[in-house]
Amino acid sequence: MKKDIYEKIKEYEKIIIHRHVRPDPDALGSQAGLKEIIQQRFPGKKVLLAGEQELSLSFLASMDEISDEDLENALVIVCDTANRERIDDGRFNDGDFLIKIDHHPDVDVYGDISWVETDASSTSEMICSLFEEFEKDGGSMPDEGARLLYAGIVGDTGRFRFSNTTEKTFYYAGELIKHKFSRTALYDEMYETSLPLLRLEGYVLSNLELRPSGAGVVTLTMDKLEEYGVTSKEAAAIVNAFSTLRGLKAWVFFVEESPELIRIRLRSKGPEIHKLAEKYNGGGHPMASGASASSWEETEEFTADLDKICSEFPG
Ligand SMILES: [Mn+2]
Repeated sequence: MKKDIYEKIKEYEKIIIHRHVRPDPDALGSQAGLKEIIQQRFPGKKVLLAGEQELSLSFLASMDEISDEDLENALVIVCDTANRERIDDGRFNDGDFLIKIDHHPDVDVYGDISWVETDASSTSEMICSLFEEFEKDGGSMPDEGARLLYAGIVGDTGRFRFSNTTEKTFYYAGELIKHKFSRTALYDEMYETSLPLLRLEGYVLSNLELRPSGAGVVTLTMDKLEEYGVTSKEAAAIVNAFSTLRGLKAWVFFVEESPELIRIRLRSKGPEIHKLAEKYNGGGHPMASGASASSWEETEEFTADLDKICSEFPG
């Protein structure tokens, strides 16, 4: 599979790399890291990054302007995106050949080649593994590529704490840190927090509901976000704020984005929650998923479903 992907990269002169909407460090790290690797080995190829610029992560990478013409006869690679609806820039289908590279459960099979490894910690880790094909053919890892892929791995493993962290993860991370980039600067950029966000975290810790089932529930209304001066997207950074709480099995953040849209961020320390997310227009990993609801009544149903899953889980 990796060999086939490498051959396709070799074959095409234009390569457009996509990733999911509302990107996280792994989406951007795998997307831009792959670009760095390709450009190092094939400087003559045109490689472009598709999707909207994510300002909070602009220290990682800048997106490119892509014309419809750019997509003609292009190879399109989509990183870190389980389902087609979540691909940033809907023109992913307008190229000549489509490749999916992802580590989420394969809920939506797409692409002329689909490479999915659900036991990889991150798509960035998969790109490290793909890089071995480049290396065999005379490629080398650029420092900037190493920084980006390292950011992706760190992001998706919660700094190597989550259970998706394997021996392979440490191996590739070990290879990446041989390169010249500042890990300290990268951590500062990734984890630095603002005073409004810190205050909101205080609110969340004070108001979180721990239910008898072991389910944790946090509700953030638009009014509350406005009061603290934090956007819904920024609030995503504190979703793990109380993950160490004793007795907690899984937890949910209901974040009101508009009167019709309540974003659901779901995390777990044991029970698998991705099927529940799928039931509510979402999806993701067994231990970290996202979904949405259109009313507070629907969030109550969601909480009841989460209670059931937690109650049935031992411990
Ligand atoms: Mn990922």
